[in-house]
Amino acid sequence: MKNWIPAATGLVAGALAATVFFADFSSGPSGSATNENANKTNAEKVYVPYGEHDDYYMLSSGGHSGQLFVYGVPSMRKLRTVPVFTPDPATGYGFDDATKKMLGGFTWGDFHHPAISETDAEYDGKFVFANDVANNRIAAVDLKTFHTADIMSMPNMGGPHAGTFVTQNTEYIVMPTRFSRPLGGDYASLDQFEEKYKGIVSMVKFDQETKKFDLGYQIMLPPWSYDLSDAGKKVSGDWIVMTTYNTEFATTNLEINASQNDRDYIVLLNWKELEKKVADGQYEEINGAKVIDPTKVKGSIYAIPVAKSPHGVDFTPDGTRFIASGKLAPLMTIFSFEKAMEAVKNEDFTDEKFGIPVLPYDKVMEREVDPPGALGPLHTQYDDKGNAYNTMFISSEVIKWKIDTGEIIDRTPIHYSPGHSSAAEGDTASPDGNWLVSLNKIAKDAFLSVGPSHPESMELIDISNDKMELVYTNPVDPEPHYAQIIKADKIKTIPIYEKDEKRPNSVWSQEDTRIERKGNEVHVYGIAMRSKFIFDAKSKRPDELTVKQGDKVFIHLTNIDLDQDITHGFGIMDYNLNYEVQPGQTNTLEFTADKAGTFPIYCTNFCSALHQEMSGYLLVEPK
Ligand code: K7E
Ligand code: CUA
Repeated sequence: MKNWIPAATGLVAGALAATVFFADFSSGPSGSATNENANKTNAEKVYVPYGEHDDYYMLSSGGHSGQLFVYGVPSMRKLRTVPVFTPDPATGYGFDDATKKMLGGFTWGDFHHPAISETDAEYDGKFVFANDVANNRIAAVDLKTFHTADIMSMPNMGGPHAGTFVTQNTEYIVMPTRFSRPLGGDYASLDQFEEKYKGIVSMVKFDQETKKFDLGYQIMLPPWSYDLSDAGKKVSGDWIVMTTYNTEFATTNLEINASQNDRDYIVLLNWKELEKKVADGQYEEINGAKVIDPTKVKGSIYAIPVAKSPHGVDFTPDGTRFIASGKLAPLMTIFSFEKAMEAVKNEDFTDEKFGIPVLPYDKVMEREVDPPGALGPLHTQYDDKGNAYNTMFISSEVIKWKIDTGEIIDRTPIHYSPGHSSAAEGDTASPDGNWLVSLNKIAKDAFLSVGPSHPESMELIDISNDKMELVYTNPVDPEPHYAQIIKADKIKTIPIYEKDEKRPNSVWSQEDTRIERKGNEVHVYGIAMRSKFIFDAKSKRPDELTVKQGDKVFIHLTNIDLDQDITHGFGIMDYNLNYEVQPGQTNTLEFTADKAGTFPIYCTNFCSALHQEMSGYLLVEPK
């Protein structure tokens, strides 16, 4: 019973902490001598001794929490929650001026697919991009600081679920819409669905120097729903693919009405050609976006029939094929990129939909893989040996199969109902082929109960041998839609923010601290340091801040402790305000002192033995 939980072995690993000699405890799978995991028990495989670090970062979406979760692999220990689309009192994200502005008033987001920036189809570890399905936003997290650097709202979209993914040199971050919707979100009756509603793909640019997004162009597509997408690699590097469902144009009860057709489509498009067409002026300006309409601008966009209601589609690491997962048809369908290009070249089209030529299924499809009894394939990942791994949502398993032949190599049960899985370096041109993490929707009986709603879970699978081995399972917060796993040494964080005397509003010495009044605005140029706040060093009480009721207060706070991991917080009682300054950072908190009274201020982030003494008072004189 439950032999997939390495319960007993956990204790063994603890006892082994001090030794490096594991051979006596070996019960791991037999494998090649070069596989460093070959002679380890499951517990030893996930055990990372104190002082050593995990080999990989896993950057996981936080679903409708709107956050990014960071784990170490193989330990599966959670390292950090990085707030992206949602305010976070623990870090003051969404409280200080800069992040408040970035969030634009939204208090929730729905983050599905993280995409790490790429160079030559390899993760480069510089940024990770995020989609907000709920509010049409895209975000970039700077992996030097694990801070959200920019957020942009996309016009004309209906929930960019099918993104984000990046082209192989991060030329674009792609965001295809989920819901078709009238452009700009304008009113149009659902009776006018086919004529007034549109699908949109946003092609977003990101400047890595200024760390700012810009909308390159948008592609107008038929009023279908778009589910998931991928960018080509190498030979297919100029192309992107996406799956569609509801080609039935159902406007109600989609569960039944959007599942009628035997085939939906894969949309295949050439982003480089479309970019040229935009540069040639072949677009319409709609709500500030340059939009290409395939009923007017021909070429570069094609459709391929695919088994009904597909979910994921993924290019193989070499870019020569793309694999669609059937969701309602229990099939993985392999398409040949070369054959698709041949059909395009020969104008071998069977039909046209909304100005988009349809390629012949039989000629572009290479193979259908239909493992007996498997149900609900959703997504595909890869290893370094030519194998694909598919998550089966309904039959709750991962299936390993050979891309060249379609041969099923192994199947392992999952607990339970996996959505995506994520392989180490799995979306690059060279996956590592050692770890796969299954991202599961349902935990049921796996952990101590925390009520009717159980946690989601992740399961770590050793894929370095022919037979997959389930090594570890851990509960996680909702909801791990997707994750990418990147080699730890590709991410280079900075230890502190560099001291910058020219930074606006920063103060670096006690003599320069001051409180300035301009009309009803009060600007505090203050310092946070172990273990005090200094708002005005020349004052009788340097940590007192007195303002008048109704004043607009700006607290510009610089942390002058240029020391690793010494972060100070700044909470104001009864004012519902808290923000932080990391070492060397300057942040501004803006608020209106609308409540008269006496309000303690204190450092909320434990920073020294006298952290408790790091406090002051906000005094608001009544009108
Ligand atoms: Cu399959 Cu939003 Cu990637 Cu979840 S999606 S499973
Ligand atoms: Cu500063 Cu606690």
